[in-house]
Amino acid sequence: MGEGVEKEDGLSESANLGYANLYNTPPRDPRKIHLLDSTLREGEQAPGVSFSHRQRLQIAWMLDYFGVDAIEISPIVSADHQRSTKEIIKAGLEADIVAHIRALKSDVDEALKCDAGWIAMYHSASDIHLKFKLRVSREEAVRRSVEAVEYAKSHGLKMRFTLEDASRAEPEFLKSFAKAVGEAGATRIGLPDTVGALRPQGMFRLVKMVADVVRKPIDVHCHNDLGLALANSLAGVEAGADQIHVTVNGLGERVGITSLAEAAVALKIFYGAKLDVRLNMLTELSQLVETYTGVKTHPMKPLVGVNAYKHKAGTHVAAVLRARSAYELIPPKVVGNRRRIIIGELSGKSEAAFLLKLLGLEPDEKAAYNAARGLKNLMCGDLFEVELTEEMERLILELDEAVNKVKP
Ligand code: HCA
Ligand code: CU
Repeated sequence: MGEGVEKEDGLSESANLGYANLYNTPPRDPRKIHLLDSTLREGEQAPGVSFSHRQRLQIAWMLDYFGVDAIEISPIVSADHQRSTKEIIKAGLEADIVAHIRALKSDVDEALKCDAGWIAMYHSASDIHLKFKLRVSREEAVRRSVEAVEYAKSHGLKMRFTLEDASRAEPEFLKSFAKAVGEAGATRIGLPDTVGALRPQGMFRLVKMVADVVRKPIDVHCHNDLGLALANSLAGVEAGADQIHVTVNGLGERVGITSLAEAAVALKIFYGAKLDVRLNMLTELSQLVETYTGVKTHPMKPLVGVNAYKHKAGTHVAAVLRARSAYELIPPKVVGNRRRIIIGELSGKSEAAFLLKLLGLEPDEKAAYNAARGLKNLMCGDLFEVELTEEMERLILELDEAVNKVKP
């Protein structure tokens, strides 16, 4: 992205955190935090997900236009993945294209065949992985990793070295492993919480501990096994990490990792992080990936789910139309989503008046009151929902003032 060119998201003016920011204590000097999107690598490891070559190219192009800093893809999975990696690199996107490989010279060669400038090498660091997955000693793990890093460095590659299962590795060994690959030439150190074993405070301590011994920028990669991926990623940032791994819709092995939409918005509103992104593409990106994967986005998915801006209780609907920040942290259009309301048992007079208006009637306060009562007596639950246009919002507001006699 062009240096210093802020993409318009309108978020800084529109997020209303009120006094919550007093508790959040945002940093005085916002840092640049990078977003690495791994939809094409970790995302393809999600059950049922497999992109075609053309889909990979389109997703990469959209992620780049959105403004992620890096896009990760694995060239070693298949010949088709190798072709996609090569073509995405050739496309000349602004984002760094990171080829994800094992800590093996032969994998480095595969990355070189794709003309990669950036690679991410991974090797397990926990005893459980070393013993049962790889059947190697700690010494052998470090030896072969250092060898692979030196080999990649001799080819001029920039690289992250990921200490897989870092959160469950023995701390002294983890530190010495990180130091060894750092000294051998790794550009960044990746600290994944591979099975979601950490809580935020734990991730904070892990990042601090490694940052104290290795003077390299740190990536955090948090799995969502307990629903803590975003919280842990933010804790990692607070401890000094400057890159978060995300995927569109949080796709990934098992229940996935941190979702792009949540991370991008959280980094902006909590830290004022310098992210040069088009937030209003988030819902479209989510829908595109939903279509390509067939993995349905849960309606309750924050920011991009169909319920993210759906208001139901009568008091909420009336309040949100008078001042949207009453029940919305940020407006739907900032993330490309839509505001919706539910008409039914929980509706108040203003929505009842709206319903009457839709039926061609001129509602007064009494009619609206009766209609709202009628909806409750029907015990119908949710009757139907409406995606609001600005015109409809204005109309409901007018009706609200008429039937609720709002005094300024
Ligand atoms: C994997 C494991 C990984 C690696 C993360 C990273 C993890 O599937 O290869 O390279 O940053 O969660 O540990 O996804
Ligand atoms: Cu992972």
